[in-house]
Amino acid sequence: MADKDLPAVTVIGAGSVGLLLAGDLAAAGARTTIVARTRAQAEAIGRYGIAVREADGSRRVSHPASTWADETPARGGSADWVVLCVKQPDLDDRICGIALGHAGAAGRILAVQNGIGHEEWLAERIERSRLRVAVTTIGARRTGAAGVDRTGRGMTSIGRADDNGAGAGRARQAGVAAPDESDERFMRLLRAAGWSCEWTDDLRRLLWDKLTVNAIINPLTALLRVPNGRLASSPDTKRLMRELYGEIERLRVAEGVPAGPDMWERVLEVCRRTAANRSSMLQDVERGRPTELDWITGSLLRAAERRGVAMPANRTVYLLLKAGLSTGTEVER
Ligand code: KPL
Repeated sequence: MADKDLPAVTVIGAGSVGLLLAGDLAAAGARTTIVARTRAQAEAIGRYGIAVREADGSRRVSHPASTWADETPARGGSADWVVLCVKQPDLDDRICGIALGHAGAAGRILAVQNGIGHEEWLAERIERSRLRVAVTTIGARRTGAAGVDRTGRGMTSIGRADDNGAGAGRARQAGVAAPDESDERFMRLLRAAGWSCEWTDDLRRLLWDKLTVNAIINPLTALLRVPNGRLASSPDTKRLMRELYGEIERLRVAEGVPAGPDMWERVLEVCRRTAANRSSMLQDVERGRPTELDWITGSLLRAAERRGVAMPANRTVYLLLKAGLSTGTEVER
């Protein structure tokens, strides 16, 4: 039974993170709706519920309401929170319209994307006071239309879209970076649903940290067709990682978000911790789906061009992947 005292949440996007979040929120008793891309997936979720499988093999099924993108209210929704779990390539005006259609008049919109730039794009379309951005290291792998494996607990950090690092100090002084009651309620719900989460007023650094990890692991695993762990376990691939990292480190200095002293070690640690995982970009390549390359390496290259920083290794990896993707190279399994 859904609990009326908990915030009502709509999750947009029924990929791995969206399914896991909607499944966990519904299991925690929140009024939860998930918006799938297709009618077929929405019907599968409606019929079978979302099955979440844990690392120990146990399985739990919960039953959020489900709908699909073309069946969305134009306005007048009642969600307290709408969580955008679509990938950057799918974040467009139509998705914004769907989010606003589901949100109540003061409903918050929370963006959960990899890369950078989406927070600024969204802030041009949604009032900043309602917009929140999350950086998550949760691990999930979709196993079917309504099934998902939890592959890592991770941390989800939430902050305001306008808290872009440079302004963080000022925002803190002015007291605007703190979470309000609605933010606190939502984070309590997330914790009750088993998600570790925290408020951050250093969103820009976290976005860059996640981007650093993704810009090294995702393109290399997609190019070499290997699981994450293989990158750090071979001296040759590790050297390649280090080349990409050195360039990103220099770009981060030019951007005013320098990498912390432990950043390189953290990239290696993610490889080890997720050793058996196939990165999301490799999975996209294997399934012939659009990848986030332009929003991950592409966004780095655009920033590098603006700052006049050379990134030959990242550029070569980008071009090689683009060429492979456009020729639809057969994938080894
Ligand atoms: O976030 C990831 C992804 O696959 O997109 C990593 C951290 C590389 C884990 O697979």
